[in-house]
Amino acid sequence: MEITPQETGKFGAIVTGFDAATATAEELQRIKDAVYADRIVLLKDQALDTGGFVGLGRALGEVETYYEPMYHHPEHAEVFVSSNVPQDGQQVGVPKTGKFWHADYMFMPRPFGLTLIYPQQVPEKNRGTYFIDMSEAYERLPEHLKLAVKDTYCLHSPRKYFKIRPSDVYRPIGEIYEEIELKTPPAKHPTVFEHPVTGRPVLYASAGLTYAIEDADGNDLGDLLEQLFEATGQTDMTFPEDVVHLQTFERGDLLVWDNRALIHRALHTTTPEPAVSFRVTVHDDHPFYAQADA
Ligand code: 7UC
Ligand code: FE
Repeated sequence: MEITPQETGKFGAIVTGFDAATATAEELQRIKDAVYADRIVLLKDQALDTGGFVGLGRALGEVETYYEPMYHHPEHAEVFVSSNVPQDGQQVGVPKTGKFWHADYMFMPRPFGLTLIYPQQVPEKNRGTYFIDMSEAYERLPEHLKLAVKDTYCLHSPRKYFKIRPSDVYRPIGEIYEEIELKTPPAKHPTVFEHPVTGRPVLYASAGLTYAIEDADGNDLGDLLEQLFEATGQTDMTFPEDVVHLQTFERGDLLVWDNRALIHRALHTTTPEPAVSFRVTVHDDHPFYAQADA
């Protein structure tokens, strides 16, 4: 197994000669180390069936099953399916997921450290996912914003991007809103936390899922959040290359990324091209962030 730096883009590492079926503990550890160091790892030439993909997730840590069953793979609930390709005339999973800046499970009390994506059907034109490194984004903040976010907390919710389910047809929208707030009440996380492996500060705020910022006493800090989105490149729809990394992939690639340090956004398809991708998410051996002393 060989790990080399990715030649294009801002970061990432390429792994060749990895076989999930025979991987040793030492190889799996090297992959995790590369994920923390390089933020995205591309495992090349993977030929896993769905069970094998879940198995790789289990080999890396504790697999988290998505809370909303509409996304589940019919045979493997641990697999989150993003697909716009009906199978035998039936929708499987959910189309057009993640087309907004976010980190996965940011709106939950305990997000996971690792996201694994295994593209099954790769579109011809609009392939790839955008990423922003939120440790680098924090370091780039002007001094007054670094000061302003100190000892603050952000509130996160999926409410803006909650997808209506087939079973929601004819339901009053107010009832659906209530259900969202009950199942996924606002999750509060420090605006900046220390990455448990790299030790680097992470600015944990995304334009898609973060809806408020408050001080330690719970006072709302108003438009500070909007300033953070702008300063970190999340409001610039030209996706400037100096800030936004476009990660492309081809069939056989399996991506593993650092879901603490990175926020991501699905690439907008301009044409309705078929795209199918499987996702497995994993809690690694570290707390998501070290709990600040009360
Ligand atoms: O449909 C979607 O874009 C799913 C999104 C709201 N959540 C993904 C996650 O893991 O946080
Ligand atoms: Fe996502």
